[in-house]
Amino acid sequence: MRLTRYFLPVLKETPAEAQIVSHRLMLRAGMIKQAAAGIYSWLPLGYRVLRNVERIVHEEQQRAGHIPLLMPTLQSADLWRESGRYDDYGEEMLRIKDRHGRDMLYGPTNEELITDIFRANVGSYKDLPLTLYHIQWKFRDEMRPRFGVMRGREFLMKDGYNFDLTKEDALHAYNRHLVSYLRTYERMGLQAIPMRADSGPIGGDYTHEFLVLAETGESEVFYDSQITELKFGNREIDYDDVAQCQAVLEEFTSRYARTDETHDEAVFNDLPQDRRRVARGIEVGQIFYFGTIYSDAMAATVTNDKGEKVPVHMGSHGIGVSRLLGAIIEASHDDRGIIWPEGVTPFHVGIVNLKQGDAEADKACEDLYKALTAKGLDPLYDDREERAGAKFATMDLIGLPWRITVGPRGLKNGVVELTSRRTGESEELSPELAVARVAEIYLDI
Ligand code: 5CA
Repeated sequence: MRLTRYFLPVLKETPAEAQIVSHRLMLRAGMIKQAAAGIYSWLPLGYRVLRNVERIVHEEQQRAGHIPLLMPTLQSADLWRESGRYDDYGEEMLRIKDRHGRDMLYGPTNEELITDIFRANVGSYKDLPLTLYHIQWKFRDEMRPRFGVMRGREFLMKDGYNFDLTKEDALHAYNRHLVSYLRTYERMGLQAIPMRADSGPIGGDYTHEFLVLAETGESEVFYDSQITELKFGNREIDYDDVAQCQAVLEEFTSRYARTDETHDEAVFNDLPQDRRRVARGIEVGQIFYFGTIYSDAMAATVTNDKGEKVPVHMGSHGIGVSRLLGAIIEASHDDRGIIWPEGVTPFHVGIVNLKQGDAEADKACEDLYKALTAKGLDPLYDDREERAGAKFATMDLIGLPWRITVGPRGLKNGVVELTSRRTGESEELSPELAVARVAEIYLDI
């Protein structure tokens, strides 16, 4: 993409309404624009990152054997009356009447709709296990939408639902989700710690929230510092292997890590003093096993191998896709702007032409652009007639992890400069080597 042909409305001023750094940077970098309280338009740069986050979520869900579909945002109230949640959900639910006076709602979550799809189509234990998921907009009329996309009213969520014959099978699905989430967040450059939590309006006894530690997080968390040393990394996982998934769950949940809702001071105080941590975290996902709550209420049954009709065991598993952008920025920025992890960056590399209009510099940039594109990379070429300082400031603000700087002086010696946004370290090398280096960085990502 050439910057002169792109739509990147960066702001010079720091917007007064934004209280936390990720919100400020998303506005300043021209990623989002508020449309109404807690409702945002995703401008091209923000939309690119959102799509990348979504892509990683899709890839990891499908790696775990979960099947994508797409349910609507608007739902009929009838299903929610069946489950008993139409009244329970309260003011957070946006209720709508259609022209025939029928009660509709903008879905805050999809347990009812998916259970309805399931019961209409699945009747035998032979069709289980089954996990269906989608990535779709949700609406919750939050009392205090704030912090930009972090607590929106309209927000993008991945929500997945498992259907299993027995509790044991459903707990394997729970573990599978936990494992796939660890991988998902790490691919986005995040450490998200599974913590024991409260199930709230979803119901059920088994639930973990995934929290990214950040001062601006809305949840208070208590944990054993040893947990932050755990890395999932590039492990080979067989998602059908019950013991393997269980072992990962145990590894990542056996140390103390809880939100304030489940915090137990006495247990916490048993930890050695120097390992006790009290901090704040951003909840980027939550998994639940809730048994047969919905299948009982909505008569979602299958026939087992004895020919008996039994309710299916279910769980639901959410990832805050749009919230993740805020969480990633909270975890990865400096005073000049965002620092995107390679996994989600909107463009792989920026090209800064220090002397636009100089025939040699222009040609070198064009050549680099073509060579990078030919390698399957997406460069952003700053081809504006602007001072070098302004170009660097824009690149730093929008946070591309790598920058290639091209100027007449370097070109005389046959070199360009490759700079890491994270470390600020630069290296002079030939344009060909710079392309090869960037391609290599993204090879495994
Ligand atoms: N049905 C279940 C799981 S599919 C569910 O709704 N879970 S949830 O309520 O925990 O939401 C899942 C994730 O969505 C949360 O972990 C959080 O990351 C994100 N989320 C929830 N509310 C908001 C909000 N108002 N703005 C942005 N993201 C949100």
